Amino acid sequence: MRITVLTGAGISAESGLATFRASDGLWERHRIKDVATPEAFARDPELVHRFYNARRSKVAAARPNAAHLALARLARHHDLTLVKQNVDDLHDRAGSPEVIHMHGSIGGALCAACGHRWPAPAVMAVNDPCPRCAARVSRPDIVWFGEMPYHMERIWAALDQADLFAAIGTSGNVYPAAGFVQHAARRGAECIEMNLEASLNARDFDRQILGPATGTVPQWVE
Ligand code: BJW
Repeated sequence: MRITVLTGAGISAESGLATFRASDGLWERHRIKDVATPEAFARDPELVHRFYNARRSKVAAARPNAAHLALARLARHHDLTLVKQNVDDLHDRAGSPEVIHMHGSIGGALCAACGHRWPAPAVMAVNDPCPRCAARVSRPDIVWFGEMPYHMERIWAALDQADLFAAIGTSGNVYPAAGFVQHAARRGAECIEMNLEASLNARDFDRQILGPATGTVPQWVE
């Protein structure tokens, strides 16, 4: 059986990382949508780096939870494609063999001038020189609103072939990820949602398993 799993911020909530919803979409009185955009970075790169530097240190202190570990076990026995939206590395640290980071990674740096990527230091600044071209327009390697998510061809191909699609801990607010369920359903996959509460696109799923991910996901995997 081929399985595609999409995870969102909810899977890391019980590792102590706030979801976008739980923070009311706000950070230091800024709307997250006003921080996570290329326009915000052009306007105020120090503000954007402050936002991501704070989150990077929280991610470094967080540990994978039972839901991350269960998905790593699932990959040992099934043909699993694991696509994640949030930018932490907890699936990787839980031992999932191949994680598709569709919105990038808070552990990565990206040169806005030449596109070179390198591991981000704990504290990044726009003036950090690019190791390849020496330009001083360093940004987090994160997909912001209005930018094309990574690995889309690979993701559509996995959805095309999936017998089962599961979305875990995502509110169904942000596209294209929110449209994956419709795509997978059209191709004949059974679609399951695991979330604390029904998401915005709940009606597109065949069934819901509601509850905290550290309970529902291990139970589903076993
Ligand atoms: C628990 C739990 C527990 C809590 N257990 N559950 C229509 C079609 C296509 C695009 C658009 C469209 N309309 C608008 C757009 C553009 C835009 C968009 O979607 N905007 C919306 C606001 C409408 N999309 C884009 O710009 C994307 N790019 C793009 O579309 O390019 C063109 C394109 C077109 C067609 C095909 C392909 C490409 C880029 C989106 C980039 C998103 N970036 C962010 C922020 C950057 C990363 C960061 O700083 O961290 O990524 S936004 C933010 O939302 C973050 C997340 O990955 C993403 C999804 O959030 P998620 O994971 O769902 O979190 P929450 O907080 O919303 O929900 C958590 C859920 O967990 C809740 O339901 C809780 O109940 C639950 N939960 N505790 C289980 N213990």
